[in-house]
Amino acid sequence: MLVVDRIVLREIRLALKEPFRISSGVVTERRIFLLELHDASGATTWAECVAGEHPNYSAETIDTAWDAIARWVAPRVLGARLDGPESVHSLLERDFRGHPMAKAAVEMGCWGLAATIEGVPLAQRIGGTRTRIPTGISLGIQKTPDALVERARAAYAQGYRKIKLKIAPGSDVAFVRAVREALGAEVHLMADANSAYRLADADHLAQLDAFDLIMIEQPLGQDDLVRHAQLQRRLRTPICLDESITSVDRAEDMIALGSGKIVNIKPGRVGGFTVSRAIHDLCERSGIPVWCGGMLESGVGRAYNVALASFANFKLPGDLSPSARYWERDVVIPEWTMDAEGMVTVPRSQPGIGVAVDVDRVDALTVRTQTLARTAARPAGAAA
Ligand code: OSB
Ligand code: MG
Repeated sequence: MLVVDRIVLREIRLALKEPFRISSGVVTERRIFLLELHDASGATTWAECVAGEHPNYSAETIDTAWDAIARWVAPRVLGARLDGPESVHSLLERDFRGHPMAKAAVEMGCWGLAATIEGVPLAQRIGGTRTRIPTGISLGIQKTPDALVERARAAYAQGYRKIKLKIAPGSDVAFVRAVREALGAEVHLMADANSAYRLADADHLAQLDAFDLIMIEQPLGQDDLVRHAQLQRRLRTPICLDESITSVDRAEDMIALGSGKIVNIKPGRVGGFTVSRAIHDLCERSGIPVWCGGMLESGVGRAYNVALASFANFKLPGDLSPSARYWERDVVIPEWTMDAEGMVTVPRSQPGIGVAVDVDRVDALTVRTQTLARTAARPAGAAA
């Protein structure tokens, strides 16, 4: 049985080494939302809510997620006598729409806490089997093709197994062409549009077919599976969906409609590990490869992504770059690294999430904190 006694919310700020620009906005300093979960015996674990500062990727933001966790998510979980982390997802879905990133932070934290209490590594606790995961890098939109080529060359030299280029109208065909010409035919390249195009851009996007991209991620609207299906019929390049896949049902719809051929799974976007696993399993049965996306997490969120990516159908390299790609210094010990073959190692030698949080550093970086504690004992699943 699992009983969460207390959840401490914290916001820290971490400056990115370099601004990260996508079609819908730019991040210079990441507002990072960390949670520390405690059970009654004194066991603790850390988790991360991946919502951004602005609602440009999805509707949630760090501020809406904070409020949702404090008002609705935590009160349902705190003090509940849970069979295990497996039951958290349904507890959080009943008569509670939306807020997947808020729910995911607590749901995944419960998996981390269970792994800690049971003395097993997180990847093992969720059922992941792989020990090393190929890593990709996501390169933000640059001012010129030359600037992008320079970053792509450096990434290739470091060993990354997949290079993702953020694109937007005006920063697309010429940029992708320049990178393909500079790096050659062998490099695994892809593009991510973050919903910057419309179906009327189909002929324009079809120019990308010339560059043998392994996929184009989320070209059209976040809730638009129908037009993605129409676009896919006009592109040779496989479409991968990110923003559109918010549930198992949406993944089923994608497959039924032919809206895409690959899924980027981000556990925060789908409400946590239980749904991530279900989408992974559905895709595996349907012959759809998946890979693990990133949200510029700190090393805490990255621990959960790496554990998730240890499932077998994560066939393509994940956006699981090492800490040093983002930050001068991460908040975890050890920092996340990538070997010369472009692989990240799944922690398997210690209980829990596999990295320790540098608490003194987190304390020093904290700009906001709130402690949520159980109020009184109540039966499992009782309404908050
Ligand atoms: O679309 O995958 C995306 C970062 C923020 C918001 C959306 C996306 C991204 C990334 C970053 O691509 C991937 C990473 O964490 O390295
Ligand atoms: Mg994306």
